[in-house]
Amino acid sequence: MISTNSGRILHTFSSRVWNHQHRCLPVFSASCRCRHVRLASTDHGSRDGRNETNNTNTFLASALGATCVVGATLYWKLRHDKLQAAELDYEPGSIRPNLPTYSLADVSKHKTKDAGIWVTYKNGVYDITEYVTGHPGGSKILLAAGGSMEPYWNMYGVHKQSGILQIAEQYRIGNIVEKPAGSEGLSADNPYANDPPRSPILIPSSRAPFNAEPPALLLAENFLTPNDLFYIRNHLPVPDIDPRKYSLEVQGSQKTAVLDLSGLRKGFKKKSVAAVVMCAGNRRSEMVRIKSVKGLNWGAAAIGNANWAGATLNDVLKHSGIDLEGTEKKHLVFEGMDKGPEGSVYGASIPIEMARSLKDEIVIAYEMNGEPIPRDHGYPVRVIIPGIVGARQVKWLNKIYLSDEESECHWQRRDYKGFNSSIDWHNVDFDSSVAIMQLPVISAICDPPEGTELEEGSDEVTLRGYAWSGGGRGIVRVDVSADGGKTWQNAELKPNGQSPYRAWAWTLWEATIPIPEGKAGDVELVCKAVDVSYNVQPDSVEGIWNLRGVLSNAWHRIKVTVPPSSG
Ligand SMILES: Nc1nc2c(c(=O)[nH]1)N[C@H]1C(S)=C(S)[C@@H](COP(=O)(O)O)O[C@H]1N2
Ligand SMILES: [Mo]
Repeated sequence: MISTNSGRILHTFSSRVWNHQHRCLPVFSASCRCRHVRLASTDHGSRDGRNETNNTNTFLASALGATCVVGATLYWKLRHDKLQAAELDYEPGSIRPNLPTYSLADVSKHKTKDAGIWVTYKNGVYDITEYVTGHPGGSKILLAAGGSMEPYWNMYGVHKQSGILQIAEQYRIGNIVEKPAGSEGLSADNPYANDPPRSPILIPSSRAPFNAEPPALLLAENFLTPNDLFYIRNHLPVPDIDPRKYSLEVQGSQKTAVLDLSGLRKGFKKKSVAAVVMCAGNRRSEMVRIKSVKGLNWGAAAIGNANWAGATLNDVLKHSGIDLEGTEKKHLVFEGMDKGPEGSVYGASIPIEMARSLKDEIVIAYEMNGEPIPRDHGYPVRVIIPGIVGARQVKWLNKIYLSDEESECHWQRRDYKGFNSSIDWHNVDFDSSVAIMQLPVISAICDPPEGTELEEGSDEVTLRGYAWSGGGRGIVRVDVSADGGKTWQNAELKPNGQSPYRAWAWTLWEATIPIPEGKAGDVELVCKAVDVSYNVQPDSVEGIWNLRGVLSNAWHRIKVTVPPSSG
């Protein structure tokens, strides 16, 4: 069985939204496992200075980090079988009249080894069960099971390898002529019609506004989450901002400074910070299992770690004549440019003490992983306040000002707050709770995905995942268990190069642990992290349930199965 997340991808592929020119290098290795891949800064080929697409050069990181994605596996096969591309006299993925035609529904039924694992490429249907069976790392292939492998194909640049597609043709079993669902597009008067194209690898939890997370399996691949794989959390339509007309207003008590994009880029020292952005609703789906909550049904991937670059808050405020130290005001407010139907904009604020202590770490960012920030993530400018909840990382940043009051925005005052589990919609008083800022310690197992069937008779399993805590509190330990939390083993933490007292980035980890003897069938894998303040994750989600399903950071538990060895 593959995870339901993976299953959902199948229904999301849309060629309409994914027609980018993929220009990543055809470099990958069937065995290399690069961790902490540094993103090359590249010429990003944007037109009129606009970051039109999430530039695909970031895929390079993924390409290098890929172990056994679809293409890499096929490449491996190519090398072993020494088949010649020239043997085919038709285009890979084209209709082959002598083969049967299948529907998308037929293909989507083939996601498991038992049912057979089918994938599509253009008009081709392929049965890749043979590949996946017994091939280590086959889990990534399974992301495409029952649907199109094109997104993965494109992502890892494998399509540029001549011959690979021809090799895939030996697994060809049929044709498909249907267009994938969702390729119709929105009508022009829909406020979301002008939203940007998105990677079909992302798994949407809502389409308008657009909200989506990547398969968690891909998160543990890269220290810096590639832009195209970074979760998207929008409350409103994505504004379409002309960079030549963009301006940031910084309102002081005496004057208002107006900065344009080139002023921000050229007028201030560029500061980079590797920092996590995580939605307070990350892992909400586990809370929903206890009792329903209001909110998007996020899995464990509403989190990403990127390198953000721009001017520091301190420099921008000083330039604008704002005296952060001397002011009597209590809050620093940020406003975006995305508007609701009544014209109200998205906004957030932070307490003045936080602005003071983080003034050289808060970035008025115009770059994400060395590229202009993609439209979905705030093009051209967003604020990054390291160590605190995603909701305050205002995208499409338009205004900064001091105030006696918190931001009046709905998402500051009437949302993103915590409550105990006896509070529900009939008795909630939002004014009685504090707006979420620094987040609690969290971790998750990304690999293997929930429901993975391990190799027959496996006596150990390798786990990979992330851990992070708010407020710059570094991760000092991650514990993993293969018996539901009775016994634990330390995971190996990958260094993130940050001080444990100013750790804005996440910590990726890996552990290989024995599967308890005689434990054929279901195995419960668990992880939990400890931060430098010795904060730990709660053992169960029951005690932290809340009506909005935020701060869901209990021990992360997933089930995998181990078939008994037949020998
Ligand atoms: N202007 C604006 N900023 C915003 C939002 C938004 O809807 N509008 N969503 C917030 C929330 S709730 C989160 S979790 C993060 C998500 O950032 P991302 O989409 O870049 O991952 O952006 C925050 N900033
Ligand atoms: Mo969020």
